[in-house]
Amino acid sequence: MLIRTNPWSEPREHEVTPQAAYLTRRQWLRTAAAAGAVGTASAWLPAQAATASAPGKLRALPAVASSVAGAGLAAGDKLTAYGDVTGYNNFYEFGTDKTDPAARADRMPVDPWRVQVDGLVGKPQTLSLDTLLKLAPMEERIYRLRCVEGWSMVIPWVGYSLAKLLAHVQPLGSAKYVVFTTLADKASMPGLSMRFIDWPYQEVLRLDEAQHPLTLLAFGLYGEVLPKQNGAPLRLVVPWKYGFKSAKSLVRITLTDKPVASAWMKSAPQEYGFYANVNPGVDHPRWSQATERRIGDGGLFTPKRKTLMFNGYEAQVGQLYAGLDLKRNY
Ligand SMILES: Nc1nc2c(c(=O)[nH]1)N[C@H]1C(S)=C(S)[C@@H](COP(=O)(O)O)O[C@H]1N2
Ligand SMILES: [Mo]
Repeated sequence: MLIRTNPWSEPREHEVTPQAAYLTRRQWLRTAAAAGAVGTASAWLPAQAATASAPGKLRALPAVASSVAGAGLAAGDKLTAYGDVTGYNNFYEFGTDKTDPAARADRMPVDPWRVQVDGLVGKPQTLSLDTLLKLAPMEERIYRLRCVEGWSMVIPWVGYSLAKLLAHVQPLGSAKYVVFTTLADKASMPGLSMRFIDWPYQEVLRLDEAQHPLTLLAFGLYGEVLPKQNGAPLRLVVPWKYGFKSAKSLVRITLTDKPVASAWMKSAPQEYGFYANVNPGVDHPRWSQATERRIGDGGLFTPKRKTLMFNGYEAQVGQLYAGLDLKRNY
């Protein structure tokens, strides 16, 4: 006999307030209270056609060695449809709805593009996108992406290990952390008027996490250059951490000796810690992290999947956290 989980016994999707909506509302209340006035009207641009609604529209990337061992599809995984990968996004610089990035990101200027790499490195430098594209051979890496909001996808990225770029700039012995700063362009990013994030969006990794071979500097997906809504022209992908660590549209990478608070840690420190490792045993204060909804799996009646420790990459990354209390270091 088939016993289905009663879908009404779990919070339905619209009842789990996404992080941004919750924070926007909280920020709005704060602002309104302080000003004694109603919050700002939205300055959104009119919705525009998605940059890429089907594969084959964007420039192909030079392909592409096979996935690294252990980082491909697991049993039961299949690639998330291109339309979902490029149409259901979090990129708050363009708004908080999942369809905002695809509708609005096409005005983001990505050419020319440079990335400044500085701080505690022997060879600080600013690299053009062209130089970055040629720095190491491109590989296809099929990774699960688990958003802290409780949904997931399987995405075939194209890029190379961030370790390659880090080696190129020669980290000093004193370097312990890597800070990632992303584009904040007022002219094209209407979301910057929302103050729940202290823009620019920044993320931080320990240097050994950043140097782990799974940590990807991604330039493409599905064999093509990244659509803007996915973080063109280059982004971070850290597959064992919640999606918000995978910062999009990188403009600066800085090595430091002290941990810097990420944008989400500053925004909601009791909810988002430094590590943000995917962990089914450590719930978000406002919802369970034990299960996830795989985008494309079906509708409301499809059972959720069990979330895997380190998003299924425990064998590769578990030793990075040996001896660390993962409940305190969330
Ligand atoms: N600059 C920037 N990077 C970002 C975000 C963002 O809002 N701004 N959102 C993060 C979150 S919450 C997730 S889940 C992933 C989503 O990546 P995708 O849209 O390519 O699936 O991007 C992350 N990187
Ligand atoms: Mo996310």
